[in-house]
Amino acid sequence: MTGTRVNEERLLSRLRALGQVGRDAQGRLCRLACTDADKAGRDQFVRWLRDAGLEVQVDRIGNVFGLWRTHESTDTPILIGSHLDTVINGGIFDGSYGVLAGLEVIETMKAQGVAIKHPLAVASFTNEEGTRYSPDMMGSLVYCGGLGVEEALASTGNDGTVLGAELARIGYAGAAEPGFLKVKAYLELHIEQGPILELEGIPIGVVENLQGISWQRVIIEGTANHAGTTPMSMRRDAGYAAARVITFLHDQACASTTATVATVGSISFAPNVINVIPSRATFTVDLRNPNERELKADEAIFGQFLERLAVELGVNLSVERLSRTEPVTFDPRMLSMIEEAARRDGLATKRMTSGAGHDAQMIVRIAPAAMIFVQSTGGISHNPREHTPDPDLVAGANILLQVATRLASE
Ligand code: HGY
Ligand code: MN
Ligand code: MN
Repeated sequence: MTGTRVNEERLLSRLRALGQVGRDAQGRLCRLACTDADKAGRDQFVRWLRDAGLEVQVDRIGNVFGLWRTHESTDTPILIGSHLDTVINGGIFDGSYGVLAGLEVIETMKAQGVAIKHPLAVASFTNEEGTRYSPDMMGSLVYCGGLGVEEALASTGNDGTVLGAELARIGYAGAAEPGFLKVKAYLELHIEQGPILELEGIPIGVVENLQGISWQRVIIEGTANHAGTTPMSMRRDAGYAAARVITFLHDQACASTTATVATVGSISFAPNVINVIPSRATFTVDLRNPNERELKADEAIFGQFLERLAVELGVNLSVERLSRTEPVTFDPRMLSMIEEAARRDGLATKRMTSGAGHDAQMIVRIAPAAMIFVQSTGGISHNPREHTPDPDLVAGANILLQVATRLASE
């Protein structure tokens, strides 16, 4: 290994410390967007930014930036980012690793007095997970101009709150206009959240593309009736209809010859009691495919199935679009830089597609972007068992340091 290295003790201790911030009464990590738990994580990040002597900026959708400028760095900044919000009962690395590694890289470069032509910034984007407010990757979507900031601030959460009011309540309704920082390039370091790198024994993933994501909410209206007296032939059972949809989606994805994946992750029945046939079923559908034409076909097949099912079961069905992102490809030149940096560190790499959504898929709309993955133990993520070995966490941060240094100095 050659050249400057990150301060691994500082990076690892911050990851562990931040991993304890925003836990609920059961000890689950729940930094849902714009909650007090999210605020606590944000506040800790801002304290570390200020301790590092960086300029702190917050934009109107609550994206937080730490900037390092020098007298010589008059060119457009290099941005390193990810997110600090988590899912319910999430892991300590998803998002936080990329944000803290970005801060670590800038702090290291600043301490070493690296001569930079481009300022460096680290960003934590608001509501990447989309667990409370849709769409996901919201802060970076607003940042790249894909969603109006007023529309985003008016978003109503699945708990009935309004995002803009919550953002103001936690003190992160910033003044900067989203997109205020025109960037030369964007880098994101993230855990793979899947099994491939570990199974193949490869430490570094070079993410060349990211799949399309389709989020919908389905509401099925049936008729509440007595569970004991209503003949099976006379039921309008919203619960059964939902089960048919879930089974269809799973079987369709398993039978598909494409890379389609389908998930129903959230469901609720009304009135949700043991002896009443459900009058309503409300659930979410997450469809993904790296090929836009195939994803569109998946959505069309799903829509036709819903229409047939409504007639067959005599239920009413409505579908709400929650978010839709097309597949993206990342910058070839930056991908080669990542591979060269890994080679210099004697690390094997693998080109891969990201199954998960990331802020990079938004920022790539306004600047060349690339992602670096490190292994997820057992491929587990969105789960408190999420884990990446320390040497991999440090190796990924050192690759990020090398590529950021090269981009900021050229
Ligand atoms: O859903 C995703 O892929 C990301 O974790 N928001
Ligand atoms: Mn993430
Ligand atoms: Mn996530």
